[in-house]
Amino acid sequence: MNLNLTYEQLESYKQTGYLVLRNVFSEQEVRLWQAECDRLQSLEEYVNPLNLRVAFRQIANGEKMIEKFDPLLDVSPVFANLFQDERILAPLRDIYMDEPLLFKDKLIFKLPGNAGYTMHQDAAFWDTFPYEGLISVMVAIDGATKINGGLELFPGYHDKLRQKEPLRNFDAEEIAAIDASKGVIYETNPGDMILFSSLTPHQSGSNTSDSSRRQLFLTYSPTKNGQLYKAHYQHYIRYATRGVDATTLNKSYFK
Ligand SMILES: O=C(O)CCC(=O)C(=O)O
Repeated sequence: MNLNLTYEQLESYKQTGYLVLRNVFSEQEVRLWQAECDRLQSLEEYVNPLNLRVAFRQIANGEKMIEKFDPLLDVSPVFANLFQDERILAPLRDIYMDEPLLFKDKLIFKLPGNAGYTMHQDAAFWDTFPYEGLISVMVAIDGATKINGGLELFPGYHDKLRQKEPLRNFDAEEIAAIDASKGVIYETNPGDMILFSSLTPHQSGSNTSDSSRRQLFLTYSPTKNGQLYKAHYQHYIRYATRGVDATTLNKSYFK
């Protein structure tokens, strides 16, 4: 299989800040991932508010539900095989003209009733790193639609960091600077992928369906920027625990 991007695909990535690749993975691979997500969700040692690896969200009826595993690969042999898969690395290598190194890995469950994410650039959370080189690869585990909160991407706004301050989503003024009519909600099938720059503004809606919308997000950096994985997670833990009181922090763990 030729995994190289075409000139048209490279050009499209440069122009828009993202690239949608369809049917990259097989149905059999997807079934294995779906079973692995179910297994991870049932592990009480991880799915515990004291475990800093797992984040939760409250839904309308007050119930707290798992939002994500972040990171994931060191506790999931099934997904650990994926980050070095040539079907992911080859397109990134074409964009970088360098070898991609993993920067971050997270699994977002978006269970029924879970809220979406307001507009942001991921680079705003990674501004202490060489963020221009960071590209996230969304691997679709479940299908995504408008109804279950598929990703909405805004093409052509990836030339610069558009937020006045880091570590937050866009404020009203920053949202107003983006032409809302340009947003495209990508319906994806299990096994599809979307590559997007850390500077590409994106958002997503709530999951109003009755099934999950699980997606894996693997973020990479070119080798020329060095190994950033461990530094990123030190930075992330400090961010994720901001404002947490000392008693809870002392009890919390990262397993
Ligand atoms: O999973 C989604 O709907 C979007 C997630 C997202 O935007 C993010 O994690 O930066």
